[in-house]
Amino acid sequence: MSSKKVVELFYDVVSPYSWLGFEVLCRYRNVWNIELKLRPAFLGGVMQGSGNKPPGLVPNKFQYMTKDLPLLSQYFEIPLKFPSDPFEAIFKKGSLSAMRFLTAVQEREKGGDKQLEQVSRELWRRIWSEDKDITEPSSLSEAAKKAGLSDSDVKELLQLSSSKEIKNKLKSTTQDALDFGAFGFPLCVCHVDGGPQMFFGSDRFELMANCIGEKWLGPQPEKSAAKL
Ligand code: GSH
Repeated sequence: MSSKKVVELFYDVVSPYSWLGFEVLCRYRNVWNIELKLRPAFLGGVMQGSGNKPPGLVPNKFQYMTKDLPLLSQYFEIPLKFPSDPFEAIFKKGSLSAMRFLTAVQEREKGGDKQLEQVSRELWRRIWSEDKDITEPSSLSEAAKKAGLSDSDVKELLQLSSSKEIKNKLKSTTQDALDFGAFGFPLCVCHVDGGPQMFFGSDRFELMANCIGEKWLGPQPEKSAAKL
């Protein structure tokens, strides 16, 4: 039996803070004694289900994000860049088709999450680094191919993503996040002895490390460990 602590990460590629949380946990999955479970979910559904509203719709919060994200990008060494029209990219276009696609990738990849990890990263890179679309089938296809999937994989995944099964799977993962008390992403749920402990945001890693009995070594644990 594995003694690894299970850490679930609920995320949506429309969320730049989720990208930070995702990359940090991918870096730490070999440093901390954890089993990382990636849970692609739909942030729009979490906002609706929790009665919250996106920070980008509160003018002062949006202004703050335009300053906060470049600083975080540098600190975490993740190439975040605002889309040229953030409102169109985030709110008009949104991420429903991208999250259904990722749900299909996960469903088809039973037993591993290497493809899910790579395709998620490529979709974030498109919307939050390269100012590119993530809604059209051709965009999803490009991201998946960059992640190493074949033409026939992509064709199958595009079909699967519009199936009832996948739509329901995304809904149920989103509901799982809401059941843990989600009101935004990223949401990390650490399964510790006292039960599940949730952390909202990509700025809770120090506290999370303390909760699971590990050490926070900064955003680049491999680099800082090498310096010790
Ligand atoms: N302080 C958090 C961090 O640094 O990660 C902010 C995370 C955040 O603003 N996430 C957005 C969200 O869901 C999505 S990108 N916010 C909900 C809220 O702020 O209530």
